[in-house]
Amino acid sequence: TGSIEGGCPMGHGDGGVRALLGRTNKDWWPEMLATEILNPNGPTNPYGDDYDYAEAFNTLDYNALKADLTALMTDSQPWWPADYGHYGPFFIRMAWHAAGTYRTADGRGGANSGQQRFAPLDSWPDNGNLDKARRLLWPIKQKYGKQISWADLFILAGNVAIESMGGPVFGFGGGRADVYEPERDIFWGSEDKWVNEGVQTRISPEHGMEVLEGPLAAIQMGLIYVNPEGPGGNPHDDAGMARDMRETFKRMAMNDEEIVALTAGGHTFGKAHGNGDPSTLGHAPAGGDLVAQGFGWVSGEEHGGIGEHTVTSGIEGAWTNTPDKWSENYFRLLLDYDYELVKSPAGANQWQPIDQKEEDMAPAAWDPSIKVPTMMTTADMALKRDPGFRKISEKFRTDHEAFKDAFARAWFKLTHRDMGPKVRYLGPEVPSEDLIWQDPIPAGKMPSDALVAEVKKKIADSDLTVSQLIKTAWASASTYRKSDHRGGANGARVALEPQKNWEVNEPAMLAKVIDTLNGLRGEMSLADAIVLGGVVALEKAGAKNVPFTGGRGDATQEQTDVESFDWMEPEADAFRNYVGKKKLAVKTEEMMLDRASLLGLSVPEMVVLIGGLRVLGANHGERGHGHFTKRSGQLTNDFFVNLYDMTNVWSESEGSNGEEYIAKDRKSGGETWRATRADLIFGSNSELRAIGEVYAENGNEEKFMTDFVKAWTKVMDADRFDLT
Ligand code: HEB
Repeated sequence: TGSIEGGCPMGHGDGGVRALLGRTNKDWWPEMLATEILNPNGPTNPYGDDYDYAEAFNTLDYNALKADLTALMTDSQPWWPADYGHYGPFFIRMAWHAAGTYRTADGRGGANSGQQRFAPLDSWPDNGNLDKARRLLWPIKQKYGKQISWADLFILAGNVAIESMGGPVFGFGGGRADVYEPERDIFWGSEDKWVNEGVQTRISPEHGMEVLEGPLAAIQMGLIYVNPEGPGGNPHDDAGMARDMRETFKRMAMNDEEIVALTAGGHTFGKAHGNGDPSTLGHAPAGGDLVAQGFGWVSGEEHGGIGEHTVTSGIEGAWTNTPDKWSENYFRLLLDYDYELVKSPAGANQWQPIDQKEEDMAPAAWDPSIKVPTMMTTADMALKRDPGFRKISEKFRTDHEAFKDAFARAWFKLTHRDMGPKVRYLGPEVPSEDLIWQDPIPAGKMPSDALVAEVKKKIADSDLTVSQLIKTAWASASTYRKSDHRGGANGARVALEPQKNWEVNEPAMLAKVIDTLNGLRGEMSLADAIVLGGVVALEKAGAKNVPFTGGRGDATQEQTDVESFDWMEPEADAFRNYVGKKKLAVKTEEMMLDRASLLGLSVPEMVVLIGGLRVLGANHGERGHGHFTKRSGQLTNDFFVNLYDMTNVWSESEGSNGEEYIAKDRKSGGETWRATRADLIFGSNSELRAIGEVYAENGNEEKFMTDFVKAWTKVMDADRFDLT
């Protein structure tokens, strides 16, 4: 898979199927200490289950912390001296790279769990030297301890950096609880080389690769977004540069104006580092020496590769003449000068103003008495060369207030995008304004017991079937993803665009159920009525004591960002035995695992839910696959009992491309059942089978039912951050 020739490295285009997780830490660093073998022995979070981060955060002296961070900005350390005597730009880059891994397609990545501390992110080429930025923060993390997470500290340090250099900020919300191990459920790509080791560009129209694969939001392995030197390092491909920027930022729901505001605002500060020989740099942190103590990219040069000699991206120089202050200089220099292509001392392509006036030059980072030319990366040049970006750049140049506002808002969105509903934000600087990307939901009202009983009875007496009620409740709640806390039953967005028209939701059936519920629910919110419908269905199916917690609100269409919800449309949902028309890059059963992971389910919870949903008739459309029961609509363990019955023998249905299977009676040869991959995997995979067997055991019918109700309720309530 070394090169693009001979097929796409990720296997798309040629119809191949890739592994769900692509390349993982174990592939990159086989020698890394496998601490995860201890994970079955207990949780990795040393604070334990009783620790409530929000509670600890609320005891924090927030202003004292901000004052300490402000002081840190100009407290230069000899082991990593501050450029211009100010660490601000460095911390902004750290915060932006912490947040910038977020992708809207699966909500994974982002700043919300402090992943920059762990591989692979700590060792991505694009995160070069950010290990030093994090280490500079350690005395503050140590001082405030459990009151502030690393994850919050990264973003707050970015905010304080902007403020301390006179830049605009919109606010800060805390509440990002740390985790203590790498998140192993994220697909970062399949390539076996980093961006700096070979040209494996993920968008390459000449090879039929027009858009990024799956959830990916970076152009090459190890980049946050795009290659600063140009597509595949080519500084002359203007159209390709702008295309790559649009495509990657779009994956984070950022539009043209946000791209321009963020990049220009960010590059108003600081410099790029490439004043040395990159070939002398040592391993990234994950493969580093014991004595380096977590530092990577240690320079082999005599002067230690710090300060003046730092090599990070390999590009060298500041964007503006005032790199430690907020200013209007970025657009002025970008638009007023013509630029020529030059090479940095480290050999990188970059653009330099032609005939630059001395007063427009930047101070050297290590000695303000020396003047050096400013520079632009090829990515910056796109803000001038691409006609769409240029219009915005010119507008921002003449309307500085508009630029300030756009930058502050886009920065707030960038750094808070993965935190979920605003009720999760903590601290005194949470902006009161509701923002559309926060998926606002009006506060709900707790329905009285009498109202619940009344609506329950009406639903039970209506012509809505168990199958319809279950499918609708599932459609509503199962959009939840723990990755960025979006989706879920609260808000009843299943009744709005675009969800009400998603094929997986069976629009005609859904519309009928919602219509009927709207006619029955009285004062109760639709969101509550949908979940209550599920309760009614489960009770009809034989379950007892199904819990119901009301109080959800109903969102309006105006409060719903259709485009960003479009990204959440499931291409497959094994829980409804649904596979869309689009050819999937990974196997159906891997899509199942992925969804279960986003829903926050354990393996037994996934197993029991699938077994129950099948016999309840939750399948998409009229599909009978996996409906291994003669007692349709009853909550029984029949799915497992019949799947493990050796009187059946399974074979692939011809022409189904591995998506459909038929069971025949061994003796008579008559067809007994039909199934999908998402059914048969519970017999073929030994771990899933081991759990399924428990549910098929005599005497466990009751346990099956109890466990199903528990897992179901967990999904229904997954987004109830409004409850304390
Ligand atoms: Fe940036 C830096 C690129 C966006 C902020 N950046 C930088 C560099 C580069 C880049 C290459 C250099 C590094 C070194 O050190 O060497 N960016 C880039 C790109 C992009 C970006 C390509 C896309 C387009 N940024 C951005 C954003 C932000 C930023 C969005 C925010 C907002 N950066 C930044 C800063 C800096 C940088 C602040 C500086 C740092 C220091 O100074 O240290």
